[in-house]
Amino acid sequence: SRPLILILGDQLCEELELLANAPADAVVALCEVKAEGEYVPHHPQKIVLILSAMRHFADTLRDKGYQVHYSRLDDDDNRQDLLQEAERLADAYGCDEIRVTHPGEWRLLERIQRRGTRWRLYDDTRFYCSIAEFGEWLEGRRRFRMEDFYRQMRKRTGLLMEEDEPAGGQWNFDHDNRRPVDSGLQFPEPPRHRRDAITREVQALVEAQFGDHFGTLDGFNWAVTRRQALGDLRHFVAHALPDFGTYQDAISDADPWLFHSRLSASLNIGLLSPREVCDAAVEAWRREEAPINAVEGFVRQILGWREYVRGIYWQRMPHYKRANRLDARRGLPDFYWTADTDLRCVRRALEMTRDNAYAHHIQRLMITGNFALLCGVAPAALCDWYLAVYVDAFEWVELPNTLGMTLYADGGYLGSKPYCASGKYIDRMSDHCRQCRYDVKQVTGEGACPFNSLYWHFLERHRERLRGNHRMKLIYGSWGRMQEDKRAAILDQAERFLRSIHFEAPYGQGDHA
Ligand code: FAD
Ligand code: DLZ
Repeated sequence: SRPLILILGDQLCEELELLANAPADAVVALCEVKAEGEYVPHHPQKIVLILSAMRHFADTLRDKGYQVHYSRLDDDDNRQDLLQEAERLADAYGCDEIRVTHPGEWRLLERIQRRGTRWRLYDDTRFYCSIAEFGEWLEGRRRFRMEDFYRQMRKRTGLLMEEDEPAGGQWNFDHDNRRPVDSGLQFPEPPRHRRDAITREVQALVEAQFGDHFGTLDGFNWAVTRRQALGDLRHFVAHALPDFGTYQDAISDADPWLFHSRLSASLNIGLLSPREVCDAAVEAWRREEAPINAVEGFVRQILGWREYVRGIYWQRMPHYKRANRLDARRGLPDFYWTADTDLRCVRRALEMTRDNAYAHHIQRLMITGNFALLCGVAPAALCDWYLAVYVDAFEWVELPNTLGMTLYADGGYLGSKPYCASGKYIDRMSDHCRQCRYDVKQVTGEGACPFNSLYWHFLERHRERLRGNHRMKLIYGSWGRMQEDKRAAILDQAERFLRSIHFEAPYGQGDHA
């Protein structure tokens, strides 16, 4: 009999294998369900994006001649759970088989696999590297680093390659990419997308159903159609890509976007393919409209990091999620849900998150992430938060970045050392500190920047585990040479600060994987 083809909210791509090979009588189903909006309290902008993009995509498929069933969140007979709703529809349409593309989160994959033979999984063909190919690459390797994977992917795809050599004569231009924001630097304005009737209707629905979730809707400006996403891509290539590399690590107190692409959500939900995005950047370099350090830096994020973290996620789940190598047990600082803190850098990152469902990579890694690492926030608490608050968050990409890269909870599987940093780093890369009530130059005493004492407190807490890491030797050397009473004062300063913060209920220990 004819199959039911279930398209998930982050699979809005006509090139999916199961759509391209769909029999003429197939029923294509898209289902809005309450359960997907609530398994973590997603930012309202993320829910509006997904539901509006799903509705637009359903219209596109109908225009192309597919028979589409669309379950709306407020339909009376909606089962409000993806698998149950798909099975209800399959029964209603007389479909024996339900086809679905491999989901992006383990919790759904596991449930689908337990459902039995009625369900058939298809590979997600949107990536450069399949899960199986990544497994082959990993097999038998004692040492594996993103850099090795990335170089192999460059060779395999021919992206930024000239014969067998990397374009521009180097694989990596990171040393050119460390400029902080300079005063007077102008950032491009993101294109504005008109909110059409579909988006406005979804917005009202989300306000009614998920109005208590953290985050505002006023600034919603995400692409909900492929056409809008292509507009964002063109705008990025023309206006931001040339400076993307140089200011990749910079943080601005005023501007949330700097020269970042803002394309992660479009990529992750299927409106853009990684291939067309990388090709557009490489073309700009060929036309001499963007320098090699920018284009290589950008391609590295997508062909390298994005593919690499996905590979790691599917190789290491499900136990990856329980890893807690640093035995961090605190709950989330409660101000992560309010932005009510006088640490200027943290407050600005949280405010931007609240207002845009977005913070750029360095804010996620070195501000909110670093702060949670230094405080000892449990991976499960922080991962749930990142999964909820960012418009681009799906577990295959969120978890390795948070648990692995940011919290070092996998003990160095993803990154070779913790990305812990004191206020000095934040002062070097941003213009926050001069507007902060704390003094970044002070480590102890009233008004000293809390990042400074927390940094040493973190190092001291994990001395046994980390001092053998050759990339940490220098810093442990400095700590060891400090006067005993100075060390004690720093640790005391950090303890007092930690006591002043309200952390949510503590989390369990995890597996120490
Ligand atoms: P740009 O800076 O313009 O980068 C271009 C593209 O490269 C991005 O769109 C993205 O597709 C890709 N990319 C860049 N860095 C990474 C990375 N480390 N891993 C994977 N892809 C990358 N990215 C997500 O897409 N979803 C997440 O849930 C997510 N969670 C994160 C959590 C933490 C703690 C950290 C440190 C990073 C996380 N990232 C996540 C990676 C990165 O921060 C975002 O991809 C990026 O900020 C998105 O903004 P942009 O599109 O403007 O990116
Ligand atoms: C994130 C999300 C939300 C909020 N709502 C839906 C939905 O109603 N229907 C749907 O198909 N998908 C939704 N999604 C995306 C899913 O959570 C996502 O497909 C899985 O997490 C797998 O990556």
